[in-house]
Amino acid sequence: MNNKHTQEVKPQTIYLKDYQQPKYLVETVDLNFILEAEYTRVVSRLTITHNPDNKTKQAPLELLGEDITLISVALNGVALTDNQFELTDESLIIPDVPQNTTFTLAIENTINPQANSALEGLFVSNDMLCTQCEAQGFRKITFFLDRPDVMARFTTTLIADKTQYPVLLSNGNKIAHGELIDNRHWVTWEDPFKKPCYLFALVAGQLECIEDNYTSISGRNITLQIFVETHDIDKCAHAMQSLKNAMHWDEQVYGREYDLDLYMIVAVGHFNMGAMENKGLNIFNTKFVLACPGTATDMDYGHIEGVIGHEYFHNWTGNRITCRDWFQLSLKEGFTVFRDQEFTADQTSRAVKRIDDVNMLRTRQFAEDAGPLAHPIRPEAYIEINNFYTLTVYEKGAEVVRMIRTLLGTENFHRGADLYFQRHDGQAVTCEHFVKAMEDANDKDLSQFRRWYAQAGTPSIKVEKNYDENLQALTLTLSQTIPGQANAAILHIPIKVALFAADGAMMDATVSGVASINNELTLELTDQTQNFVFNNVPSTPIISILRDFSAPVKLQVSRPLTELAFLLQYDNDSFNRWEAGQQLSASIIFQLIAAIKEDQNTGIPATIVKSFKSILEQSWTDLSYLACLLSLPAENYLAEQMTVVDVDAIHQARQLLKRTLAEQLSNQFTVLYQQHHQDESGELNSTAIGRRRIKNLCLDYLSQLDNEDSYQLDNEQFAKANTMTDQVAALGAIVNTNNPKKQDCLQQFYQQWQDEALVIDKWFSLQASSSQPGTFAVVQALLKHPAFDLKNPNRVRSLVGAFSQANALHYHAKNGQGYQFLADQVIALNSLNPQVASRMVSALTQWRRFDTQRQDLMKQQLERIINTENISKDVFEIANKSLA
Ligand code: B3K
Ligand code: ZN
Repeated sequence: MNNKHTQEVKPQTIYLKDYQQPKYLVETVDLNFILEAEYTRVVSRLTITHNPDNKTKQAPLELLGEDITLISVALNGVALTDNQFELTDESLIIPDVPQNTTFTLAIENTINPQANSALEGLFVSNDMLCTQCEAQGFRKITFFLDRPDVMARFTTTLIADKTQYPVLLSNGNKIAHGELIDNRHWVTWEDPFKKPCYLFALVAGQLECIEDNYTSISGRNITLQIFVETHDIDKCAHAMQSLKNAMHWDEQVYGREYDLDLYMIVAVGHFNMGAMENKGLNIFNTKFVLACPGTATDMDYGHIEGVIGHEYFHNWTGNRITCRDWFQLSLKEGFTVFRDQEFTADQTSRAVKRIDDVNMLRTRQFAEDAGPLAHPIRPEAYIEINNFYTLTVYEKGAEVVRMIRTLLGTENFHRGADLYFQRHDGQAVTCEHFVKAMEDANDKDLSQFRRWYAQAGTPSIKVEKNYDENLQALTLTLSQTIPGQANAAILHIPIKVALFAADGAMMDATVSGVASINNELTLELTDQTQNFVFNNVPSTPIISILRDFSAPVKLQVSRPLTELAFLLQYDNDSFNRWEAGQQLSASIIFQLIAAIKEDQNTGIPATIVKSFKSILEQSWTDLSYLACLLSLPAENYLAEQMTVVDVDAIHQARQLLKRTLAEQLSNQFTVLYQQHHQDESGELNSTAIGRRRIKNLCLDYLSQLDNEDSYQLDNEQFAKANTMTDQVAALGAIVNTNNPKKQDCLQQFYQQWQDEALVIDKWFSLQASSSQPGTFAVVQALLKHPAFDLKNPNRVRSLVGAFSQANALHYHAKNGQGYQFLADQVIALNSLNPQVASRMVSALTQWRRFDTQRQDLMKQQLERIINTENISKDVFEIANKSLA
């Protein structure tokens, strides 16, 4: 029986409103794999019952399956004949199954992991076999009720050659193993917890592991293992420590304990995303596991801890309690991102973590939310669910959970979380269940707040103030709108505010009905326009608003530079203090842009140099935070604020400001650089990390001088670097200037690190994101470099992704060559790996933001992509929606 799968596009849209309970439930799944790279045999034995909650009688049983070859199917032990089932491109349908009793189904099929370049289902990465099932990859392994509200108990037996695949892993506990003839062996794994099939995983390969253990809060001993390829075994210690930190944090902060006796992580070199939370057997992109000071930057270390935490936290928010359907994705992702953000904040610098997260949200999620692919955190329709693992679902989803915490207060929020865990453990639920638990535990009405789940777009809040000296009262008028969203809902928005007096002291102002905690008030904006009257305001106040970025909104507020400089000096909210500096720099950059467009010369206002100088002269304990304060807003953040994005002017103006600051403050930058560089020891504690961060920011400023002195500084740091943080910072500076040693350094770096894939990724992306002339030719040449591989997602992201998403200047070249390059890569990737291809299309979807010439060029490429033969659903959906 051959089951043919011609890959046709059937862009069928799936709607939330059409959700129906499953007609059948699977109680147990017994899987048996005979693993070979090119020909794997799968036997799946299922026990199935009719779902009593779904009233449809005599419904056919429809199991989903794609790209698999069916060998046989038997019901209650009796093989079905061809006319007793129907096979389509996407399913196996059995019209007649028992309705009133449990029955068994045994399915045998084969798959070809080696041919699976989409990296979804069972695939090969550097000779190891591994899986990725979320969202709908399990159906590429065997026919199944592949939907998250079907939760079953899995037992898995893996059979493979002992030499080629000495390590055989799956979810849960290893319950038996043995040897077979022909040098083969087998292992049986049993997962005692019911789970949806998207959490299934298996791994087979020549892997080494580091092992440790963790004693849980109730005294259970849990074995922790991290599996990697042999040559990476010396790079696992940080991941292991991160895992232990995460386990401890979840016990302390959420009262959540791990539930199995074994926790395994496997690092693979070919992976579509960051990592996957499969029950008891996380599979990770090597990028988020492997680290040693020589190969990983401080930022990599931070990301590893964050992602390890994220996947670990999913065990409760995702696995024990999962999603009813994929529209509810933010239930697990938004909440889990919020949890990992707080974990990182507790481990490192809370201020810096908030700044990093808001930066990402404002540059990338806001753009998504204002563009043709805008969707609510709980989308209502999709063609390809993999396209909805978005910044909106993840990052804005996390902001929505954060706002619930702000509205309830931390203690009450945790009461709500406890109720959620207690009520829904073992269930597949919806976002509504989460909000309801928060409400019920606190007797708080969140009905209006729920609209955040259904409303797309970034609210814009207009702020007007009116101070009455006689009444000693300030009236703050806040109005909300959502640009680009017709009939937008009026949202419930928490806005944290504090008032400052001219001497920098906080005012003890009050608003009737609003609690003040340390002189900070959380206003609840629930109308379109609302007045908040602050009493006890003895003088004209300076307002610090949206403290800690208390809601994912844009503020429309006019503030003179002096007020921004004041807040940069005095605000005691670390986020808003930084924000004032960003606004100050941004205002100046926009003035420069206006001048550039008018062909005028304009100087840099003294305010900013003075502010920077004063910051540089203060003494700081959190040096990473100091580095944030001294960083200019990113080009894509500035672009976000322009009606028609002018990449050249943004780059030119920002560079001009950066260079001016470097020139005028070169002494200060040099002193600070030397102070923190001289005894560089490569330590990994937060003080050492902060010192490197500020030092390398100084290096970045000084490199703007693009002169002999700066070359010498960069070259020396490059040559003597004892950490990847320092080496990459120096090489980045070298690549972005006219340093005469550029080619030598690049060559040397490549020679030094050619066996370290993750470092070579950095080598590609540094070159691809350079603002120097000639970068496009370099990128084209790199595409032909022997180390470039379109089948490796990390490599694709490091070259094609970096060029199209982190090099606006060259990617948006006026002649359209950047767009054509990107479309070429998307078309090539479309047939190899649709998920990665569709991610790459994103750099074309924002075409409406550019001038008409660029718009036309981008649209041409989108059309070209859409008209590609055998376009995947993934790419089609993104390209098509962005043109609509
Ligand atoms: N849940 C996975 C993402 C799966 C993406 C599928 N296209 C990783 C995470 O969010 O933790
Ligand atoms: Zn996640």
